[in-house]
Amino acid sequence: MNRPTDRSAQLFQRAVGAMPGGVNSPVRAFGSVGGTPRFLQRGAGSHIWDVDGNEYIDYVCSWGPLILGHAPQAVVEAACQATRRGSSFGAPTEIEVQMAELVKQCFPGIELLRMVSSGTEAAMSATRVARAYTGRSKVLKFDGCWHGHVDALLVRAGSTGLQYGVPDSAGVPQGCASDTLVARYNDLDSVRQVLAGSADDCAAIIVEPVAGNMGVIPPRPGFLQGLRDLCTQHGILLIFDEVITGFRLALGGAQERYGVRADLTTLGKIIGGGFPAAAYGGSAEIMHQVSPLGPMVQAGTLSGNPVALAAGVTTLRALQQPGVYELLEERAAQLEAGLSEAAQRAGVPVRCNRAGSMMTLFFTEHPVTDADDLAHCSSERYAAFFHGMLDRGIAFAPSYCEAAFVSTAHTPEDIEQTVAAAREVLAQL
Ligand code: KE4
Repeated sequence: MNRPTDRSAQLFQRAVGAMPGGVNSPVRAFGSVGGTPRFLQRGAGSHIWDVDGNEYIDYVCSWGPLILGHAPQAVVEAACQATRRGSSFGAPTEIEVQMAELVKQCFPGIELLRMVSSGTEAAMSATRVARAYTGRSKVLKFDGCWHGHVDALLVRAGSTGLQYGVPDSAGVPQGCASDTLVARYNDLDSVRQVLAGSADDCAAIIVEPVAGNMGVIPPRPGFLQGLRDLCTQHGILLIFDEVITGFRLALGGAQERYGVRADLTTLGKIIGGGFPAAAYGGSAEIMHQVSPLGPMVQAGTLSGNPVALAAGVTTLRALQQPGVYELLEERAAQLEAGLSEAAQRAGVPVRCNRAGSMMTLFFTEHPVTDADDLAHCSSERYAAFFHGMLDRGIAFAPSYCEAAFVSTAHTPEDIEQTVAAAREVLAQL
Protein backbone atom coordinates (compact mmCIF):
# COMPACT_ATOMS: atom_id res chain seq x y z
CA MET A 1 0.00 0.00 0.00
CA ASN A 2 2.97 2.31 0.58
CA ARG A 3 3.05 4.97 -2.03
CA PRO A 4 6.22 6.86 -3.04
CA THR A 5 6.80 10.12 -1.14
CA ASP A 6 10.37 10.81 -2.28
CA ARG A 7 9.68 14.10 -4.00
CA SER A 8 7.53 15.34 -1.12
CA ALA A 9 10.31 14.36 1.30
CA GLN A 10 12.94 16.15 -0.78
CA LEU A 11 10.82 19.27 -1.05
CA PHE A 12 10.01 19.16 2.67
CA GLN A 13 13.76 18.95 3.42
CA ARG A 14 14.31 22.12 1.42
CA ALA A 15 11.18 23.78 2.81
CA VAL A 16 12.26 23.44 6.43
CA GLY A 17 15.42 25.32 5.50
CA ALA A 18 13.41 28.28 4.29
CA MET A 19 10.11 28.43 6.22
CA PRO A 20 9.23 27.77 9.89
CA GLY A 21 8.32 24.08 9.98
CA GLY A 22 8.58 24.05 6.18
CA VAL A 23 5.04 25.37 5.81
CA ASN A 24 3.08 28.58 5.50
CA SER A 25 0.40 27.48 7.93
CA PRO A 26 1.11 25.13 10.86
CA VAL A 27 -1.56 22.48 10.30
CA ARG A 28 0.01 21.60 6.92
CA ALA A 29 3.14 20.25 8.66
CA PHE A 30 1.41 17.03 9.75
CA GLY A 31 2.51 17.85 13.32
CA SER A 32 -0.36 16.08 15.02
CA VAL A 33 -0.44 13.03 12.73
CA GLY A 34 3.28 12.60 11.97
CA GLY A 35 4.89 11.62 8.71
CA THR A 36 5.89 13.56 5.62
CA PRO A 37 3.54 16.31 4.48
CA ARG A 38 2.42 15.69 0.91
CA PHE A 39 3.41 18.47 -1.47
CA LEU A 40 0.53 18.83 -3.89
CA GLN A 41 0.89 19.51 -7.60
CA ARG A 42 -2.67 19.85 -8.90
CA GLY A 43 -6.33 19.35 -8.19
CA ALA A 44 -9.35 18.69 -10.37
CA GLY A 45 -12.86 18.23 -9.04
CA SER A 46 -12.76 16.08 -5.90
CA HIS A 47 -9.26 14.76 -6.60
CA ILE A 48 -5.73 15.99 -5.92
CA TRP A 49 -2.31 14.74 -7.01
CA ASP A 50 0.96 15.08 -5.09
CA VAL A 51 4.41 15.67 -6.55
CA ASP A 52 5.09 11.91 -6.52
CA GLY A 53 2.11 11.33 -8.77
CA ASN A 54 -0.13 9.87 -6.05
CA GLU A 55 -3.84 10.59 -6.49
CA TYR A 56 -6.25 11.21 -3.61
CA ILE A 57 -9.91 11.93 -3.05
CA ASP A 58 -9.72 15.25 -1.20
CA TYR A 59 -11.83 16.04 1.89
CA VAL A 60 -9.67 18.99 3.01
CA CYS A 61 -10.83 21.15 0.07
CA SER A 62 -8.30 23.84 1.05
CA TRP A 63 -9.95 23.94 4.55
CA GLY A 64 -13.37 24.80 3.18
CA PRO A 65 -13.20 27.26 0.24
CA LEU A 66 -13.51 24.63 -2.52
CA ILE A 67 -17.20 23.80 -2.16
CA LEU A 68 -17.32 23.26 -5.95
CA GLY A 69 -14.17 21.12 -5.90
CA HIS A 70 -10.77 21.96 -7.40
CA ALA A 71 -10.43 24.19 -10.48
CA PRO A 72 -14.11 24.37 -11.53
CA GLN A 73 -14.03 25.50 -15.15
CA ALA A 74 -16.25 28.57 -14.71
CA VAL A 75 -14.20 29.78 -11.73
CA VAL A 76 -10.89 29.27 -13.51
CA GLU A 77 -12.19 31.09 -16.58
CA ALA A 78 -13.54 34.00 -14.54
CA ALA A 79 -10.25 34.39 -12.67
CA CYS A 80 -8.20 34.21 -15.90
CA GLN A 81 -10.36 36.80 -17.62
CA ALA A 82 -10.16 39.10 -14.62
CA THR A 83 -6.38 38.69 -14.48
CA ARG A 84 -6.06 39.61 -18.15
CA ARG A 85 -7.91 42.86 -17.42
CA GLY A 86 -5.47 43.67 -14.61
CA SER A 87 -5.08 41.83 -11.32
CA SER A 88 -5.37 44.76 -8.92
CA PHE A 89 -6.06 48.48 -9.04
CA GLY A 90 -6.42 49.73 -5.50
CA ALA A 91 -9.53 51.48 -6.81
CA PRO A 92 -13.23 50.53 -6.77
CA THR A 93 -14.36 47.93 -9.33
CA GLU A 94 -17.80 46.66 -10.41
CA ILE A 95 -17.14 43.12 -9.19
CA GLU A 96 -16.88 44.44 -5.61
CA VAL A 97 -20.40 45.90 -5.95
CA GLN A 98 -21.66 42.60 -7.36
CA MET A 99 -20.11 40.65 -4.47
CA ALA A 100 -21.45 43.02 -1.82
CA GLU A 101 -24.99 42.91 -3.29
CA LEU A 102 -24.83 39.11 -3.57
CA VAL A 103 -23.83 38.75 0.09
CA LYS A 104 -26.56 41.18 1.18
CA GLN A 105 -29.15 39.09 -0.72
CA CYS A 106 -28.07 36.00 1.21
CA PHE A 107 -27.51 37.56 4.64
CA PRO A 108 -30.46 39.86 5.48
CA GLY A 109 -28.68 41.00 8.64
CA ILE A 110 -25.91 42.54 6.55
CA GLU A 111 -26.79 46.01 5.27
CA LEU A 112 -23.19 47.09 4.70
CA LEU A 113 -20.08 44.95 4.40
CA ARG A 114 -16.39 45.52 3.92
CA MET A 115 -14.18 43.13 1.94
CA VAL A 116 -10.82 42.08 3.39
CA SER A 117 -8.30 39.39 2.42
CA SER A 118 -8.51 36.77 5.17
CA GLY A 119 -10.79 35.44 7.87
CA THR A 120 -8.30 36.71 10.42
CA GLU A 121 -8.70 40.25 9.11
CA ALA A 122 -12.48 39.85 9.11
CA ALA A 123 -12.55 38.71 12.75
CA MET A 124 -10.10 41.40 13.83
CA SER A 125 -12.15 44.10 12.11
CA ALA A 126 -15.51 42.82 13.35
CA THR A 127 -14.35 42.89 16.97
CA ARG A 128 -12.89 46.35 16.42
CA VAL A 129 -16.12 47.72 14.97
CA ALA A 130 -18.07 46.17 17.85
CA ARG A 131 -15.83 47.95 20.33
CA ALA A 132 -16.10 51.20 18.35
CA TYR A 133 -19.91 50.99 18.17
CA THR A 134 -20.51 50.05 21.81
CA GLY A 135 -17.63 51.96 23.38
CA ARG A 136 -16.96 48.82 25.42
CA SER A 137 -13.67 46.88 25.71
CA LYS A 138 -14.30 43.22 26.42
CA VAL A 139 -14.97 40.45 23.90
CA LEU A 140 -16.18 36.99 24.86
CA LYS A 141 -15.08 33.97 22.81
CA PHE A 142 -15.40 30.23 23.34
CA ASP A 143 -12.79 27.70 24.37
CA GLY A 144 -11.73 25.80 21.24
CA CYS A 145 -13.11 28.26 18.72
CA TRP A 146 -10.68 29.71 16.20
CA HIS A 147 -11.07 33.11 14.60
CA GLY A 148 -7.68 33.34 12.88
CA HIS A 149 -4.51 34.61 14.51
CA VAL A 150 -5.89 37.85 15.92
CA ASP A 151 -3.81 38.73 19.02
CA ALA A 152 -6.74 39.24 21.33
CA LEU A 153 -8.51 36.10 20.12
CA LEU A 154 -5.50 33.78 20.51
CA VAL A 155 -6.86 32.82 23.91
CA ARG A 156 -8.02 29.24 24.40
CA ALA A 157 -7.93 29.12 20.60
CA GLY A 158 -8.91 26.08 18.57
CA SER A 159 -7.39 24.70 15.37
CA THR A 160 -3.64 25.34 15.46
CA GLY A 161 -3.87 26.36 19.12
CA LEU A 162 -5.27 22.95 20.03
CA GLN A 163 -3.14 20.95 17.62
CA TYR A 164 0.14 22.28 18.94
CA GLY A 165 -0.93 22.71 22.54
CA VAL A 166 -0.61 26.50 22.50
CA PRO A 167 -4.18 27.71 22.91
CA ASP A 168 -2.69 30.87 24.37
CA SER A 169 -0.02 31.95 21.88
CA ALA A 170 3.44 33.20 22.79
CA GLY A 171 4.01 36.80 21.76
CA VAL A 172 0.59 38.02 22.85
CA PRO A 173 1.16 40.39 25.77
CA GLN A 174 -1.20 40.02 28.73
CA GLY A 175 -2.43 43.50 27.97
CA CYS A 176 -3.71 42.29 24.59
CA ALA A 177 -5.65 39.39 26.04
CA SER A 178 -6.82 41.01 29.25
CA ASP A 179 -10.11 42.11 27.65
CA THR A 180 -10.82 38.65 26.27
CA LEU A 181 -13.37 36.59 28.18
CA VAL A 182 -13.69 32.83 27.58
CA ALA A 183 -16.73 30.59 28.05
CA ARG A 184 -17.50 26.97 27.27
CA TYR A 185 -19.09 26.21 23.89
CA ASN A 186 -22.66 24.91 24.08
CA ASP A 187 -22.94 26.04 27.71
CA LEU A 188 -25.14 29.11 28.27
CA ASP A 189 -24.64 28.96 32.03
CA SER A 190 -20.89 29.39 31.54
CA VAL A 191 -21.65 32.48 29.43
CA ARG A 192 -23.91 33.92 32.13
CA GLN A 193 -21.19 33.25 34.74
CA VAL A 194 -18.49 34.92 32.68
CA LEU A 195 -20.76 37.90 31.94
CA ALA A 196 -21.72 38.34 35.60
CA GLY A 197 -20.01 41.56 36.59
CA SER A 198 -18.62 42.30 33.10
CA ALA A 199 -21.68 42.37 30.84
CA ASP A 200 -21.79 46.16 30.90
CA ASP A 201 -18.25 46.33 29.50
CA CYS A 202 -18.65 43.53 26.97
CA ALA A 203 -18.72 44.76 23.36
CA ALA A 204 -19.27 41.43 21.65
CA ILE A 205 -19.67 37.70 21.85
CA ILE A 206 -17.92 36.06 18.91
CA VAL A 207 -18.80 32.47 18.11
CA GLU A 208 -18.46 29.89 15.37
CA PRO A 209 -22.17 29.06 15.00
CA VAL A 210 -21.05 25.56 14.10
CA ALA A 211 -17.61 25.01 15.59
CA GLY A 212 -15.19 23.71 12.98
CA ASN A 213 -11.87 24.17 14.74
CA MET A 214 -12.10 21.68 17.56
CA GLY A 215 -13.33 19.26 15.00
CA VAL A 216 -16.95 19.84 14.02
CA ILE A 217 -19.24 20.56 16.97
CA PRO A 218 -22.78 21.68 16.09
CA PRO A 219 -24.61 24.03 18.47
CA ARG A 220 -26.94 22.34 20.97
CA PRO A 221 -30.59 23.25 20.38
CA GLY A 222 -31.19 26.66 21.97
CA PHE A 223 -27.51 27.57 22.31
CA LEU A 224 -27.41 30.13 19.50
CA GLN A 225 -30.80 31.61 20.41
CA GLY A 226 -29.64 31.80 24.00
CA LEU A 227 -26.61 33.81 22.92
CA ARG A 228 -28.88 36.04 20.86
CA ASP A 229 -31.12 36.68 23.85
CA LEU A 230 -28.20 37.37 26.22
CA CYS A 231 -26.67 39.81 23.72
CA THR A 232 -29.97 41.63 23.24
CA GLN A 233 -30.51 41.76 27.00
CA HIS A 234 -27.08 43.28 27.73
CA GLY A 235 -26.55 45.45 24.63
CA ILE A 236 -23.73 43.16 23.49
CA LEU A 237 -23.18 42.62 19.75
CA LEU A 238 -23.42 39.00 18.59
CA ILE A 239 -20.74 38.19 16.02
CA PHE A 240 -21.18 34.99 14.02
CA ASP A 241 -17.85 33.91 12.61
CA GLU A 242 -19.18 32.31 9.42
CA VAL A 243 -15.80 32.02 7.71
CA ILE A 244 -16.44 28.27 7.45
CA THR A 245 -20.23 28.08 7.67
CA GLY A 246 -21.05 31.00 5.37
CA PHE A 247 -22.35 29.58 2.06
CA ARG A 248 -21.28 26.14 3.37
CA LEU A 249 -24.41 25.27 5.39
CA ALA A 250 -26.77 27.30 3.20
CA LEU A 251 -26.65 30.41 1.04
CA GLY A 252 -27.40 32.31 4.25
CA GLY A 253 -24.98 30.20 6.27
CA ALA A 254 -25.74 29.20 9.85
CA GLN A 255 -28.07 32.17 10.27
CA GLU A 256 -30.37 30.69 7.64
CA ARG A 257 -29.96 27.12 8.91
CA TYR A 258 -30.61 27.89 12.58
CA GLY A 259 -32.83 30.97 12.22
CA VAL A 260 -30.73 33.16 14.53
CA ARG A 261 -29.56 36.56 13.27
CA ALA A 262 -26.18 37.98 14.27
CA ASP A 263 -25.41 41.68 14.63
CA LEU A 264 -22.10 41.23 12.77
CA THR A 265 -21.02 38.43 10.45
CA THR A 266 -17.59 37.44 9.22
CA LEU A 267 -17.21 35.53 5.96
CA GLY A 268 -14.24 34.03 4.13
CA LYS A 269 -13.10 30.86 2.36
CA ILE A 270 -16.00 30.12 -0.04
CA ILE A 271 -16.53 33.79 -0.97
CA GLY A 272 -13.04 33.79 -2.50
CA GLY A 273 -13.66 30.57 -4.45
CA GLY A 274 -10.12 29.48 -3.61
CA PHE A 275 -8.61 32.97 -3.76
CA PRO A 276 -7.88 35.33 -0.84
CA ALA A 277 -11.14 37.10 0.01
CA ALA A 278 -13.12 37.61 3.20
CA ALA A 279 -15.60 40.13 4.58
CA TYR A 280 -17.30 41.49 7.67
CA GLY A 281 -20.66 43.21 7.78
CA GLY A 282 -23.74 44.13 9.73
CA SER A 283 -26.39 46.79 10.09
CA ALA A 284 -25.76 50.20 8.51
CA GLU A 285 -25.95 51.73 11.98
CA ILE A 286 -23.02 49.61 13.19
CA MET A 287 -21.02 49.71 9.96
CA HIS A 288 -21.23 53.50 9.80
CA GLN A 289 -18.45 53.36 12.36
CA VAL A 290 -16.07 52.14 9.64
CA SER A 291 -13.74 54.58 7.88
CA PRO A 292 -14.26 56.65 5.79
CA LEU A 293 -17.76 57.04 7.26
CA GLY A 294 -16.77 56.83 10.89
CA PRO A 295 -13.87 56.78 13.35
CA MET A 296 -12.96 53.10 13.14
CA VAL A 297 -9.89 52.62 10.95
CA GLN A 298 -9.51 49.53 8.76
CA ALA A 299 -7.84 49.27 5.34
CA GLY A 300 -6.19 46.81 2.93
CA THR A 301 -4.13 46.94 -0.24
CA LEU A 302 -5.78 43.94 -1.86
CA SER A 303 -9.18 44.20 -0.16
CA GLY A 304 -11.90 43.38 -2.71
CA ASN A 305 -9.30 42.15 -5.19
CA PRO A 306 -11.01 41.83 -8.60
CA VAL A 307 -9.46 38.44 -9.45
CA ALA A 308 -10.45 36.93 -6.11
CA LEU A 309 -13.95 38.37 -6.35
CA ALA A 310 -14.40 37.19 -9.93
CA ALA A 311 -13.73 33.68 -8.59
CA GLY A 312 -15.90 34.31 -5.54
CA VAL A 313 -18.91 35.73 -7.39
CA THR A 314 -18.75 32.87 -9.89
CA THR A 315 -18.71 30.41 -7.00
CA LEU A 316 -21.66 32.01 -5.19
CA ARG A 317 -23.69 32.14 -8.40
CA ALA A 318 -23.06 28.42 -8.87
CA LEU A 319 -24.30 27.83 -5.32
CA GLN A 320 -27.51 29.70 -6.11
CA GLN A 321 -28.49 27.03 -8.62
CA PRO A 322 -31.41 24.80 -7.53
CA GLY A 323 -30.51 21.55 -5.76
CA VAL A 324 -26.93 22.36 -4.76
CA TYR A 325 -27.41 22.13 -0.99
CA GLU A 326 -29.61 19.06 -1.32
CA LEU A 327 -26.79 17.38 -3.26
CA LEU A 328 -24.20 18.36 -0.65
CA GLU A 329 -26.46 17.05 2.12
CA GLU A 330 -27.01 13.75 0.28
CA ARG A 331 -23.30 13.14 -0.32
CA ALA A 332 -22.27 14.14 3.19
CA ALA A 333 -24.96 11.98 4.78
CA GLN A 334 -23.77 9.06 2.64
CA LEU A 335 -20.20 9.59 3.87
CA GLU A 336 -21.26 9.94 7.51
CA ALA A 337 -23.36 6.78 7.37
CA GLY A 338 -20.63 4.83 5.61
CA LEU A 339 -17.88 5.83 8.04
CA SER A 340 -20.08 5.18 11.07
CA GLU A 341 -21.11 1.76 9.74
CA ALA A 342 -17.48 0.88 8.97
CA ALA A 343 -16.45 1.78 12.52
CA GLN A 344 -19.31 -0.16 14.04
CA ARG A 345 -18.46 -3.20 11.89
CA ALA A 346 -14.84 -2.96 13.09
CA GLY A 347 -15.89 -2.49 16.72
CA VAL A 348 -14.07 0.88 16.88
CA PRO A 349 -15.89 3.48 19.01
CA VAL A 350 -16.36 6.71 17.06
CA ARG A 351 -18.55 9.79 17.13
CA CYS A 352 -19.19 11.45 13.79
CA ASN A 353 -20.26 15.08 14.25
CA ARG A 354 -21.76 16.60 11.13
CA ALA A 355 -23.50 19.78 10.04
CA GLY A 356 -24.34 19.84 6.36
CA SER A 357 -21.24 19.09 4.31
CA MET A 358 -18.73 19.55 7.16
CA MET A 359 -17.94 16.73 9.57
CA THR A 360 -15.37 15.16 11.87
CA LEU A 361 -14.84 11.54 12.88
CA PHE A 362 -13.79 11.53 16.56
CA PHE A 363 -12.27 8.35 18.01
CA THR A 364 -14.22 8.22 21.24
CA GLU A 365 -17.36 6.69 22.65
CA HIS A 366 -18.24 9.98 24.41
CA PRO A 367 -20.34 12.71 22.85
CA VAL A 368 -18.14 15.64 21.69
CA THR A 369 -19.98 18.88 22.50
CA ASP A 370 -17.19 21.20 23.69
CA ALA A 371 -13.39 21.54 23.85
CA ASP A 372 -13.10 19.58 27.11
CA ASP A 373 -14.55 16.50 25.39
CA LEU A 374 -11.51 16.37 23.10
CA ALA A 375 -9.62 14.92 26.06
CA HIS A 376 -11.66 11.73 25.56
CA CYS A 377 -10.69 11.48 21.89
CA SER A 378 -7.77 9.36 20.71
CA SER A 379 -5.42 11.44 18.57
CA GLU A 380 -3.31 8.33 18.08
CA ARG A 381 -6.20 6.44 16.53
CA TYR A 382 -7.06 9.44 14.38
CA ALA A 383 -3.44 9.58 13.17
CA ALA A 384 -3.50 5.88 12.31
CA PHE A 385 -6.83 6.34 10.51
CA PHE A 386 -5.49 9.40 8.67
CA HIS A 387 -2.39 7.58 7.38
CA GLY A 388 -4.26 4.40 6.57
CA MET A 389 -6.65 6.39 4.45
CA LEU A 390 -3.87 8.47 2.89
CA ASP A 391 -2.08 5.27 1.85
CA ARG A 392 -5.32 4.22 0.16
CA GLY A 393 -5.71 7.49 -1.74
CA ILE A 394 -8.08 9.32 0.59
CA ALA A 395 -7.01 12.67 2.07
CA PHE A 396 -8.66 13.74 5.33
CA ALA A 397 -7.48 16.67 7.47
CA PRO A 398 -4.08 16.03 9.15
CA SER A 399 -5.68 16.78 12.53
CA TYR A 400 -8.89 15.72 14.29
CA CYS A 401 -9.33 19.32 15.41
CA GLU A 402 -10.38 20.18 11.87
CA ALA A 403 -13.30 19.46 9.56
CA ALA A 404 -13.69 17.20 6.56
CA PHE A 405 -15.56 18.88 3.73
CA VAL A 406 -17.66 17.42 0.93
CA SER A 407 -17.95 19.38 -2.32
CA THR A 408 -20.40 19.26 -5.22
CA ALA A 409 -17.61 17.51 -7.14
CA HIS A 410 -17.59 14.44 -4.85
CA THR A 411 -19.37 11.59 -6.61
CA PRO A 412 -21.21 8.59 -5.12
CA GLU A 413 -18.26 6.52 -6.37
CA ASP A 414 -15.85 8.74 -4.39
CA ILE A 415 -17.90 8.13 -1.26
CA GLU A 416 -18.11 4.39 -1.90
CA GLN A 417 -14.34 4.23 -2.44
CA THR A 418 -13.79 6.20 0.78
CA VAL A 419 -16.06 3.93 2.80
CA ALA A 420 -14.43 0.80 1.39
CA ALA A 421 -11.00 2.14 2.39
CA ALA A 422 -12.33 3.05 5.84
CA ARG A 423 -13.61 -0.50 6.35
CA GLU A 424 -10.08 -1.82 5.72
CA VAL A 425 -8.34 0.80 7.87
CA LEU A 426 -10.75 0.64 10.80
CA ALA A 427 -10.55 -3.15 10.83
CA GLN A 428 -6.81 -2.82 11.43
CA LEU A 429 -6.99 -0.19 14.21
P1 KE4 B 1 -7.90 32.82 7.59
O1 KE4 B 1 -7.18 33.98 8.23
O2 KE4 B 1 -7.10 31.52 7.72
O3 KE4 B 1 -8.39 33.08 6.17
O4 KE4 B 1 -9.27 32.60 8.42
C1 KE4 B 1 -9.20 32.45 9.81
C2 KE4 B 1 -10.44 31.74 10.29
C3 KE4 B 1 -11.44 32.48 10.90
N1 KE4 B 1 -12.57 31.90 11.35
C4 KE4 B 1 -12.75 30.56 11.22
C5 KE4 B 1 -14.01 29.94 11.76
C6 KE4 B 1 -11.76 29.76 10.61
O5 KE4 B 1 -11.93 28.42 10.52
C7 KE4 B 1 -10.58 30.35 10.12
C8 KE4 B 1 -9.47 29.56 9.49
N2 KE4 B 1 -9.65 28.15 9.45
C9 KE4 B 1 -8.44 27.36 9.41
C10 KE4 B 1 -8.85 25.88 9.45
N3 KE4 B 1 -9.31 25.51 10.72
C11 KE4 B 1 -7.59 27.65 8.22
C12 KE4 B 1 -6.50 26.65 7.94
C13 KE4 B 1 -5.17 27.09 8.47
O6 KE4 B 1 -5.12 27.78 9.51
O7 KE4 B 1 -4.17 26.73 7.83
